Amino acid sequence: MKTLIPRISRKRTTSLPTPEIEGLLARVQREARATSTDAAPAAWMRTAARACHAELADRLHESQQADRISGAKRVHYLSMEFLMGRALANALSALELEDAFAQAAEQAGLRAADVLEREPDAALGNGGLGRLAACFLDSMATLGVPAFGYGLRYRYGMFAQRIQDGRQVEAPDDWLRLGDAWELPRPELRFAVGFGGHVVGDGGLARRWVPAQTVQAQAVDFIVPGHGTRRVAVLRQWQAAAQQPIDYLAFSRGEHVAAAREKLEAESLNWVLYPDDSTPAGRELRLKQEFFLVSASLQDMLARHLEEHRTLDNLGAHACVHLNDTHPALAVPELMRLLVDEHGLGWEQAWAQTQQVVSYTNHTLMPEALETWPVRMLEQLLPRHLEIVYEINSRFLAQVRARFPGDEALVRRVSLVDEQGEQRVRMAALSIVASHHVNGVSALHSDLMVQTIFADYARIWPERFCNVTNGVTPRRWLAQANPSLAAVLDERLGGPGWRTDLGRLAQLAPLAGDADLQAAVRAAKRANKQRLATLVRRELGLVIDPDSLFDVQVKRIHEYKRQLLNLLHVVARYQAILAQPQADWVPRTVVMAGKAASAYVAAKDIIRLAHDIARVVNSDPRVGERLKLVFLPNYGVSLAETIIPAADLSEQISTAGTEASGTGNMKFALNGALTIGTWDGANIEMAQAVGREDFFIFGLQAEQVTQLRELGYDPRLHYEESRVLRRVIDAIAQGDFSPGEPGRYRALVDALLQRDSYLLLADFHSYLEAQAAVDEAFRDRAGWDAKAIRNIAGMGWFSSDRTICEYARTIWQLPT
Ligand code: HBZ
Repeated sequence: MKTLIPRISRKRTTSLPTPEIEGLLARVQREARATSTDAAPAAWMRTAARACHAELADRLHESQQADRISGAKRVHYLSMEFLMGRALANALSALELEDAFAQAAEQAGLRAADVLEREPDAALGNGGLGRLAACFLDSMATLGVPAFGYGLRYRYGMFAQRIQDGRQVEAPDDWLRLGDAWELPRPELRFAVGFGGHVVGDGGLARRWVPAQTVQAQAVDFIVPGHGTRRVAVLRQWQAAAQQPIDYLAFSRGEHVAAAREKLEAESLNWVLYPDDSTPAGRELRLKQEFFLVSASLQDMLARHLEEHRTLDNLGAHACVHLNDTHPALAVPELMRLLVDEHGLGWEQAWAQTQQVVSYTNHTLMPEALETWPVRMLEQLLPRHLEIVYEINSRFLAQVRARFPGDEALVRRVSLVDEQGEQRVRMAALSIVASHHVNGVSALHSDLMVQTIFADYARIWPERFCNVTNGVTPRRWLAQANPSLAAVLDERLGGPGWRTDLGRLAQLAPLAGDADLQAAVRAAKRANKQRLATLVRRELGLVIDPDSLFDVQVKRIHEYKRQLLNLLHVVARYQAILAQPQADWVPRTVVMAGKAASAYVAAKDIIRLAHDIARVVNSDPRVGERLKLVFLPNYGVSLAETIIPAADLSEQISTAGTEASGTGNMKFALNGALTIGTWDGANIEMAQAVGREDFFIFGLQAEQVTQLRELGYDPRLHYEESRVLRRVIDAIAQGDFSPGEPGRYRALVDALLQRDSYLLLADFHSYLEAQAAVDEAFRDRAGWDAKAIRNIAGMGWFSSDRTICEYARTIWQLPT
């Protein structure tokens, strides 16, 4: 009989023996064969997932055993969000089973891509912050950093975006509807988390919290495979369960809803991810979620530490707790409570350990995005933690007064409690005071962080602040998302080593002029553009030309990210084409995608405007193939994996000083797109790595933005001075794109002309000039390809492997 098990073609770097691989595949085939053809891809997906999972579970056991034996220092990465996306392709790639799997699927009459597409995205995050956490887990596993990601097992993740009549409509993301083959339940890991109640004690520093309600936190592990290694990391997600799921007294009275109250209330904790990027959600449920994450994770960490070391005196030498923004900042008072109240450490000793353990990453400079919680709410929900915050604050402020006598204004500014209006606890202040390191996520952001929002703290502890520029994992964002380009790199860079040593991309720079390499890179891009064009046709029924310039902006919809500036350019181009149809236009397809927070009216208006403009432009016969605008619904990790490799041009056009780093910018350049961008976030370091000649930089710089705002910015002057701008804004304002409702964009236009908080009009002309330079560059195909190659070559440094090495060395101080 002909064997169904194909040989592995790619060189293997792990020690997984062939019989095991064959065993895995045989299992997939056996189980999937029993299924009808219709359901076959989904059955293959689940069975392959289970087979990979079994292998990963062995590796998890090995990794954890090794760390226990060596008493390794562990990283505990606390994050309310992990935006993992799909897992199967990544697992197959880590297990080096991609080719074998594809061939096996083919022999069964299936396409591997169809099988992989059946897996729902694990979208337990909003955007960059959550995706960064996912890239970090990939890098920590790959580098063998002993790491736990700690998060919540949301029942519903980031909402699914539907578009109805051009408007965003949110639908629940029921990502677990088919069950999840990747989850490893850990019934033995269960901790009690309290809420409410009161505190008892004799006035000493150690007291006892008597919660009014207790919820069980149950661990469910997700194994994150390392690449080129048997090491794995673990993402431990907490599931809430009632201690008493049924109130039998109420039940016997026939009060069924009342009988289930505790169960419902407990389970509401991991019911749904808050879908508000950038704006903190001030609701009590969110505070409960944050505390639930923190308390369960720290209890788990302390239990492990005690098992291994029998004492907490040396906690700081063996554990790091990293706060992914301030969402897990309650880790500070909770760790203090556990150490002092539950484990009997003295306050000073506990504080010393806490400070040795905790570090914090800030992801935003926007003051309105900094998290604060009303003292009143904390008093109700976490009375002991509020006491601890007060104690930390009083000791901290005493230090400040001693060092800066008489400066009560400083004391007020740095206090953990904001006393203006309703008293609120400042979570960033709490995080900074407890942390040994506080980092920003790009060079500019980290500089601005210490010059603006955290200037006072940086004066007190200058040594505490540092920068670690973000990075992205080349496994998912190049090897898996762009197999065509990956194959070119394998050939040109002497094998697959770049996947774990991205610096090797630099070897491409001297070859940028090589005609064969250019042709290969161009062919890969063309194939990816064709794939995207097929998707656009399937999703929207719109035909786009894969030879046009694909100009892409995909990210959360937010005013500071300036999707509206992009739209102003589209309208300007549309009008220019109508005015000069005979001119030699470079055909463009502008692609946009992204979700708006459900209550964010301006962002939703921008989505609607994009659809209105698209309808008019795409159906105007005078425009033809010269310009198309496409808005792809339901942006997420998987869609990004198709869109990004197909881009010629990457739009990174935030107002300078507003985008902390950006990570999409890195993914695009890594895939050979050129960037049109502002001097903001990581764009700056990218331009420096690539060379400014190969970057389209425009607009005001951060200092100029500040100056302009201080001087008093009047957007109307720009409107009045520029005929082009006037015609664009007038067209939107008078309903050219919404003829049935001319006033539809009144609010958007008024905001632009009266405030223009993100300086779109100030940057408009500079943006148009940069866009013209893009057209010119694209006409010279060889020149463009050389630029694309130099962009790829410059991205080696932006691997999350490099980022994690920096965290490990400078912040977590792991042994090298
Ligand atoms: O974090 C993003 C930054 O905007 C981006 O510049 C940076 O590259 C990225 C990684 O460092 N921030 C977010 O994505 N923030 C959130 O998603 C968010 C979610 C919930 C919140 C607040 C912010 O309550």
